[in-house]
This record gives sequence, C-alpha cells and structure tokens, in this order.
Amino acid sequence: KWGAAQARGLFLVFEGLDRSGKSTQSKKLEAHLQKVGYGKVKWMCFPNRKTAIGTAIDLYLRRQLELPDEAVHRLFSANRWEMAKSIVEDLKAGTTIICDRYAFSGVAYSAAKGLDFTWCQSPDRGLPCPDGIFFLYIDEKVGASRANFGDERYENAEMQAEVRNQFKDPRLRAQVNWHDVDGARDKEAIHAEILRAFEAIRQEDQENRHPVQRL
Ligand code: FDM
Ligand code: MG
Repeated sequence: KWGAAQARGLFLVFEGLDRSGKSTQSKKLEAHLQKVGYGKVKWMCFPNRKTAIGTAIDLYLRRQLELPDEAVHRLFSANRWEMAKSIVEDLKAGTTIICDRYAFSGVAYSAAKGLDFTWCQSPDRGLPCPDGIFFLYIDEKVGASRANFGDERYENAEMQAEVRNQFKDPRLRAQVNWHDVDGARDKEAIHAEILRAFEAIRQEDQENRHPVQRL
C-alpha cells in the first residue's frame, strides 16, 4: 500500500496546550506507522532538552533560571535551528518525522506573554515547514485536570487560556496544512481521526510532490 513510491519523508507536527495528549498521540501515530511497515519513522520533540541550548531552556522551564521573555523566545527558536539540517536530511532520505511541538508553540506561548506576534514569528522564518499539523484542542480546564499539571512554568490556567487564544490566530495557520482535532475525546477516537488526516496528507503528497518547504 505504501512505501516504494514515497520520494521523501513527511514532516508531521503535533501542537496543543500542555496535557492535551500530544505525546500520547504522536507516539501512537509513530507506533502505527512502524506496525504497518510504512518506512523509516523518527519521533522527536521540542524543546529538545538534551542540547546545550535545551539545557538552558529546561532550567528556565523548571524555574531554576530566569531569562527575559525575548531571550528565551530566541533560545526556543535556536533549539529548532540546531536540528534544522538533520530534519531536512532525514526527510530527503525518506524518513518520516513525527514531532511533538514546533514553531507554532514557540509563537503561541511567547505571544501569550505579550510579545509582538510578528516579532515572535521572525526567528523561525526559514525553518523546514511541516507537511501537516495536528492541533489537539482542549479546554484549558481539561489540561489542568490531567496528571502532573502544574509542575512547570506556563502550566497554570490563565497562561493556558491565553495560549489557547493565540493558537486561534490565522497567521499561525496560514502557511501550513492545519488539522484541528478535538482532544477531549477518548484516545482511540482521537487516534482514528489523526490516521484519517494523515492519509489525506499522504495522498496529497503523492499527487503533488514538492520539496521540503520553508516557514
Ligand atoms: N514552549 C515550547 C515554548 O514556550 N516555546 C517553544 O518554542 C516550545 C517548543 O515549553 F509550556 C513551551 C511549551 C511548554 C514548555 O514543552 C515545555 P513540553 O512539550 O510541555 O515539554
Ligand atoms: Mg509541559
């Protein structure tokens, strides 16, 4: 069914509020693609806390380091730029990449703190552009009721409500193939909807092959 004809890997991104199910659903999609023998699949997440820049971001999120909002915004973007070359190389080599958060979180969270929206978009310009976004939308109260909520910076109801507003901005959705997915349902129903959206993205890619685009 798949495989042979695929010229390059697809770049698929999961976005949403904290505890919206991004990690669960992105790993379920990865497991599904492995199971059906789709080809090489790589899962990754941003922030990537393992790099030098990611270490600073991790300290900031765990409230062990204070930084100006503008500085941390640039660090989040730089953390993506650290990976940009390897993302493009993997895609060209036929590896599909499933990514938990990307530049859309970068803009939504920083704009939620009051930074200018367009200013927030600018450092990510030129990064590899995803072929599809799955945006898991939940009410901020749903996230707050889920396990482990509240440990890190940004994990409070007011911030989540503002991030939720920012994610509605058409400037985020304009340049990408954006799928809104209701994240308040049971895991299997959400997974099934994501598989249908994935199939549409895959079909569109087969009909209209294009190289990796840039943000
Ligand atoms: N976050 C994540 C940002 O503020 N900017 C970014 O560019 C990215 C990728 O970091 F609150 C925020 C979103 C979240 C926090 O992410 C850590 P995880 O996925 O909850 O670990
Ligand atoms: Mg979190």
